[in-house]
Amino acid sequence: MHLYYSPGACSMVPHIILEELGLKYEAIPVNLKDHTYLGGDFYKVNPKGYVPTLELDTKQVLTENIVILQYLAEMKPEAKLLPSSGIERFRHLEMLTFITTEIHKSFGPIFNDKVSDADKDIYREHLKKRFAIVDKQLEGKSFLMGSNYSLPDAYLFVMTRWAKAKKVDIGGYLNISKHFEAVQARPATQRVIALESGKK
Ligand SMILES: N[C@@H](CCC(=O)N[C@@H](CS)C(=O)NCC(=O)O)C(=O)O
Repeated sequence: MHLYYSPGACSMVPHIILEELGLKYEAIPVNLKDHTYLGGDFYKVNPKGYVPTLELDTKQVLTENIVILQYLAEMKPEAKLLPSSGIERFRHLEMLTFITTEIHKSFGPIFNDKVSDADKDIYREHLKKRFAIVDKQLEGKSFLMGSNYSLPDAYLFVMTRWAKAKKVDIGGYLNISKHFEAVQARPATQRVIALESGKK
């Protein structure tokens, strides 16, 4: 399998999950400014032009973060990163959808150089409200869905990283701070941080 990624981008989520699962893969960096990678035109790999993109051993290409995450979790169900059935599975998907649509996508304007600082502040305030919901969800729990680490935890970790880098004021959300430290300390997360920062 090949994971097309950009350092620190949302592709860090499946990258962490690949490491958590101990699956065999090659990580291929993509330049998102000109949509190229070592092999050439990235649009030929994924016509949408974005990461994460997962190329399977069959050469089929999967896109959309939460679909890639489900695909990976199902390659190793024994790791229990996503329940196999029942309401608990839908609770996990509900949380993944909340993070991808309500949090991830709201960062867009904050990363956009053409958006004014005043407008970015509107999105920071909006994001703060969304993170408040997640902070409440974490109350009394080690991880988002309970006592076990699962797919949404890796996604929240990357979003918290972005919030810290882009000055979204989430410092008062102590459950998120604790969660961030716990996920950051996991060996799989540490390996990905090192790999994506070019230290390995
Ligand atoms: N809907 C996609 C969005 C992925 C996405 O926003 N990727 C960003 C990086 S975090 C990207 O590659 N942007 C470059 C581009 O769109 O050209 C998903 O959920 O996977």
